[in-house]
Amino acid sequence: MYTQALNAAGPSSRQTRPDEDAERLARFQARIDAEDRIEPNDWMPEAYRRTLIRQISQHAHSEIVGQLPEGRWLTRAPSLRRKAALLAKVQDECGHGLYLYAAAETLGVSREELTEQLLSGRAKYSSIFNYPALTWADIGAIGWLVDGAAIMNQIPLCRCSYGPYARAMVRVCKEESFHQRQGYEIMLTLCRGTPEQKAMAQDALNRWWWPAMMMFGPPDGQSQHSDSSMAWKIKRFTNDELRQRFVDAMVPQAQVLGIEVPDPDLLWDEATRHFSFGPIDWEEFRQVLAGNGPCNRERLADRNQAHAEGAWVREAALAHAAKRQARALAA
Ligand code: BYC
Repeated sequence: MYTQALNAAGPSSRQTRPDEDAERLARFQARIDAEDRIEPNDWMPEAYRRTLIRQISQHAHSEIVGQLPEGRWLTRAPSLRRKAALLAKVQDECGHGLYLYAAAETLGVSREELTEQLLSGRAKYSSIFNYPALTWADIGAIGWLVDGAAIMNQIPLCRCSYGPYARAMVRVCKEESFHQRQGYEIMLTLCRGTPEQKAMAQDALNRWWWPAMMMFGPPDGQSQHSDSSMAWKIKRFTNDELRQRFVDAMVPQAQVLGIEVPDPDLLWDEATRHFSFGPIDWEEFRQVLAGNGPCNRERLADRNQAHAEGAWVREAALAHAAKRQARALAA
């Protein structure tokens, strides 16, 4: 088992390492600039390690909490085929969370510590999962828009400078692309169905569009981590650049569906060859991050309940591991 804890002694609250001198930092940056992959036992600045733990753990928490809005629809899926696809998708999200916790652990933080941060409400997870999935069309909109935004953000992360995160993203992105297709296909079926079904798809787009736009994070001018994360090649594009790519990809897809993006200012700009769009309600974003979104409390309560109900599984796994170890030692 490799871990950064092997060569990073001392308290995890430290901002710099004692051996961080200008020459070492310059050598590290040169490796990044040369597109070298940083691996768990390589030397790295403390701020790089902390940024990765922050982003990877928030990402892992998002995958875990992200199971909840769709999980609620597993028993209400309209057919066996829909149920099987949704079940597979929700299980994939759980798997993504587990790869990501494992990637974070290579940086010297424990899974228990990260889980505790989520359950206590101290950790962030994606704002999007604090909105409710009210109708079956929301399952289509989540797959189409939320997984669509996730792919837009995660494809560049496959080239992240930190090896374990980049490698986890390759598999995650393959699965996300199936998720997006299943969501779009639900939307297409509804939009080709009865007028009531099409109205339901339009209503889901109306409610999920702006929260999906917020998934990319605050505007570049207010993004506190973008500059350092871009210099370290953790992020390859800024929040606004990815948001623009998302709009440019999604608007034509909405046109195929025959439903309207709920933005009166949306306009194709021939000069920039991009869609321009209206203002985002950043106050709503701030409220969701502060714990005041429509479902923040419910999501945390559900995660805490699931964790408590799973205690016997963790105890059984530990007892089994201890028995195997004792048997191996006796042999
Ligand atoms: N929600 O300086 P910034 C999925 C925070 S799940 C909440 O721009 P950064 C799926 C940010 O953390 C995929 N918080 O930050 C699962 C920071 O706060 P702290 C989720 C947000 O890190 C199930 C502060 O605002 N994807 O696909 O440079 C079903 C300032 O922001 C959000 C990922 O996690 C937000 N939306 O850039 C379906 C991708 N945005 O930490 C689908 C990995 C910002 O200083 N993460 N904040 O307290 C990233 O790429 C980056 O972390 C972000 C933000 C682009 C999200």
